[in-house]
Amino acid sequence: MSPPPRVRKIALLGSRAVGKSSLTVQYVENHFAENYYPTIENTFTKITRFRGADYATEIIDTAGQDEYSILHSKHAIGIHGYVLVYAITSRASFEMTQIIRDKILNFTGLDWVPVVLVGNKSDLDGQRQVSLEEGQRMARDWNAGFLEASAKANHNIGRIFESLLERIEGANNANGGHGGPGGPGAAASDDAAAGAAAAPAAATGTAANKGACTIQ
Ligand SMILES: Nc1nc2c(ncn2[C@@H]2O[C@H](COP(=O)(O)OP(=O)(O)OP(=O)(O)O)[C@@H](O)[C@H]2O)c(=O)[nH]1
Ligand SMILES: [Mg+2]
Repeated sequence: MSPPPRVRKIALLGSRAVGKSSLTVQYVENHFAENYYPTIENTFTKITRFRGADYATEIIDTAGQDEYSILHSKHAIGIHGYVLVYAITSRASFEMTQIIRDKILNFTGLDWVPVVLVGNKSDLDGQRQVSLEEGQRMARDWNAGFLEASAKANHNIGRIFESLLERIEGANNANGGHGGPGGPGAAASDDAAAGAAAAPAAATGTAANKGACTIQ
């Protein structure tokens, strides 16, 4: 009998209307909608086969953030990895990803978390405000993965999630399954329950100390 799939919790964060829901729906349900319906919050699950193992990826599609948004504790605690999304047509959304990453690190007290930075709407190259190189450079600074993608053109969608799983598993393996390079709890272990438990210990302690974020 094959082992049960390993649960990996992933959150998509970024400004409004950058395409977080469109990327998620394209990945999970293989379609694209032109209409824009702002998200409150949705969770999707998809079994992803990666390097010979099945992963139950639980994908949290969040409401768009702005600089005043407070990072919700459920988007920092028990999350194994993040997709930070901007639109290549919006410099403000690119800058927002830096703010969000800082909030995640502040909240968790970690200095590294598994992240894939995604420049969505690559089909709108004529309206580009953020160059490919800028995206690559920021991801390099963060030691994160990077992809330009298009939910509309179904370009690079699977690779976003594979690349994040790779980073999550890399962090696990580098630490014998007990956390990522950023320290204990940076990424959860193979055991989903242990993973979910490891992160809160790191997160709640430091958030309280630093007062960096309000826990909702
Ligand atoms: N051209 C183009 N349009 C896109 C792409 N992805 C999303 N859109 C459009 O951009 C708009 C916003 O997409 P959403 O997926 O709803 O954006 P979101 O980030 O989930 O927005 P919030 O839920 O408000 O945070 C919609 O009209 C989509 O059709 C893309 O890759 N290319
Ligand atoms: Mg949405």
